[in-house]
Amino acid sequence: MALRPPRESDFTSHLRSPAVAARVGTVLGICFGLCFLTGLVSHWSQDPNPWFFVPTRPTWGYRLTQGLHVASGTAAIPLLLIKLWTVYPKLFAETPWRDLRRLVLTGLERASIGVLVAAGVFELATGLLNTTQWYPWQFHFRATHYAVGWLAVGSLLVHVAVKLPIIRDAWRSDVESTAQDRPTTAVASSGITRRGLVVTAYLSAAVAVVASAGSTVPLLRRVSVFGVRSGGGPQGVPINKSARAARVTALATSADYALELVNGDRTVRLTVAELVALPRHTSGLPIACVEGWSAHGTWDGVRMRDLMDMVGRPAGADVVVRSLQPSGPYRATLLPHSFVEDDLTLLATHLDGERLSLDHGFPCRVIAPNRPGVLQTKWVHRLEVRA
Ligand SMILES: Nc1nc2c(c(=O)[nH]1)N[C@H]1C(S)=C(S)[C@@H](COP(=O)(O)O)O[C@H]1N2
Ligand SMILES: [Mo]
Repeated sequence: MALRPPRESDFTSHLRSPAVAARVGTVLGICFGLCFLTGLVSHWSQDPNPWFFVPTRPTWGYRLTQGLHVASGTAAIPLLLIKLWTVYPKLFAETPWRDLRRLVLTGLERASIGVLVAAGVFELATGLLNTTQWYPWQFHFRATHYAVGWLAVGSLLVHVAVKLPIIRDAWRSDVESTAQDRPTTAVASSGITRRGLVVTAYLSAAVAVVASAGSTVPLLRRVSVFGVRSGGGPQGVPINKSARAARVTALATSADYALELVNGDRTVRLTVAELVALPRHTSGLPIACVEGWSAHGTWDGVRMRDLMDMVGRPAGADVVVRSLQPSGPYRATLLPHSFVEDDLTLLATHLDGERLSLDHGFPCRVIAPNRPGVLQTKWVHRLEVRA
């Protein structure tokens, strides 16, 4: 037999039908939509901008939205694989070279699907690697994941619009109905039914979520074999970056350490002993990492507002938080005034009644409600009122 590229008609499985593609695709589309919206929340929470106001309540808001972001992305992985398998023969459909109008339309449709598949695979792959904290690439993860997210959602909208009649018909008829099948699709002979495949797709999505969501849902910890961070770590809260990795051990334990509070040319310096002698308050707040894990902690420390009052911070002024960390993107963060002024926002010195461990940010760290974990700066050494 001569070797030739496959043709659409070579694929005869009764499972590769619009009836399956539409059912798996609808849930996949919902996952993509949810993932996109929660991704926007995460992106905009990290880069404050004038038209996206980040509230300080509910305290668990970011924990919920980022948990949903990672869960919907995880669910999308098996759904996308099964969806691609069911529509794969279309890749080999004949090109209507002789009919210009159809040629243009087919070309546009294929181009939009090409963008959708490439962007979707890129988003799920980079997102998945991100949850394992593995960044095997040179580009800036967040900026790229954000930009490609728009591509994915834009091409998804085009795809849904083009396929709407087929999707509607598929949902209106029985999943085993052959009315929409390609002419060469065989009638079911043996093996799994279409209903069986659709149910398997939904179940695999659910299993993928349950197997990983333990990093953020304590009840699932025991069954979450892929939960990357599951409640371990000193003081019951996982560690994202250790003091050693951040190269702050010597600086954070040095006898010369002092916390600097700065407002213009006014500076107050506090030794560790002076800091822990200040009136202390308790906040029960989660750390919710963008990488998908989250954990609740009971934090004690000095209210950010009280500290900044010591240098006369005017109402409405934001605060720049600087870490001892010599390099890295999270050594300085901006704390918007609504967070500075919130009763729950602390410069924490204690976690669960014990002095903060070195890895959790000793001698002191920021903990504020409804903020991405990356902005909960550890090993703080300077708080500046932003002019
Ligand atoms: N200075 C500094 N603070 C930091 C980080 C960092 O790399 N450097 N990582 C942040 C991230 S990504 C998270 S999720 C939280 C985790 O806090 P934990 O390690 O105490 O759980 O700390 C944040 N604070
Ligand atoms: Mo994080």
